[in-house]
Amino acid sequence: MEEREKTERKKIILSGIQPTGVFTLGNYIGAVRNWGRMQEEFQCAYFIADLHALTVRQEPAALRKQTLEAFALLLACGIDPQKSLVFIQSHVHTHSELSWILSCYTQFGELSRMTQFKDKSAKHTDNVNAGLFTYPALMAADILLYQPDFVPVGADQKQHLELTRDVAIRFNNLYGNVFTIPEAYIPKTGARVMSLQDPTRKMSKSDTNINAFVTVLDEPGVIVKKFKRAVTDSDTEICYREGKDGINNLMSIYSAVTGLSYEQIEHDFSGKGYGDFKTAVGEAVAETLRPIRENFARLMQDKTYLEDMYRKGAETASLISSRTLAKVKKKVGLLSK
Ligand code: ATP
Ligand code: LTN
Repeated sequence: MEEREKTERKKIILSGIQPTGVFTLGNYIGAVRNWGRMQEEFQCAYFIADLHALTVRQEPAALRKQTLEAFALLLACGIDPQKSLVFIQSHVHTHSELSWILSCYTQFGELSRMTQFKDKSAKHTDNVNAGLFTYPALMAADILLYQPDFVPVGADQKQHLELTRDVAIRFNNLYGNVFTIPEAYIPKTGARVMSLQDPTRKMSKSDTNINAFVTVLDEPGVIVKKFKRAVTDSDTEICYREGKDGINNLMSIYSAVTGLSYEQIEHDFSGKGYGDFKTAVGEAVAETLRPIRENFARLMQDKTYLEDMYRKGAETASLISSRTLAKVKKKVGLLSK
């Protein structure tokens, strides 16, 4: 019995991140930090979503550089290629292939309701391309190829996850049990870290205002400065309350990096000013991110190691995902060669 328990299959986890810039504190607390923590208990797969990055115009040389850096950042944030499958999306052709098939099982109306599409098409009015619209079909392919049980993401990706589930259920109803129906795994604190300059919008690595976000590679002095400049309100009390978006955001960040509850934070800072609180948050964040910056600098010295890791990752990912793709092709009626 004990032996059987040991060999029982570990639950599968999968998630991805776009190489659209250095990871922000939001990406870290909302997603990547949890990915590292899940490696012992689960069988994990993480990848750099470079094909998704093409939905917004990129400078080719910069995208190549950012993709390698994003891969190194994943490792620097604690993803261990000995424990998890780590790869780059465009190296594994099954993603694009399944994406096409799934886009034929995804409705125009469903895609039109995606808030990320609405936001990004409003932001890039000169380039509202078909890829931006069908983005969720590629994301569904990324996920369903690996039959994961859970997909750890920040709150902004919940809608895409729901669409993935709907498409998978629809497909299974037509053809039998082809896909595992994945569940979103969204952290309790830090699932939506907000911009430091406009706390009603999410912190985003592609924001044009660099004071709006903290990256995991920012120097401690820069981090503290960005927090000191964070937009708050004209009140003076440090407490979590509706309407105090700026302070709520800082409290949520502080709680996520120190583990303190909101009550404890309110107690510790009662009678103190916003200035003191902002400095404390900045210093705590800087301390949390320090090891990542150091690991990243070391990893970038060894390009051969990085290349070796992403090549091995692509090989394994191709092998695993090909099995699902072959099944899908057969089910939908494509003639095998
Ligand atoms: P972009 O600005 O290019 O859209 P992004 O910063 O939104 O990028 P993604 O690559 O889209 O980052 O997301 C990677 C992961 O980080 C996803 O799981 C996403 O939900 C999470 N994430 C992104 N922004 C935040 C945030 N502000 N707070 C918490 N989690 C976030
Ligand atoms: N769309 C996600 C990135 C992403 C992803 C995925 C996340 C692409 N494919 C598959 C989880 C699973 C984003 O913008 N954050």
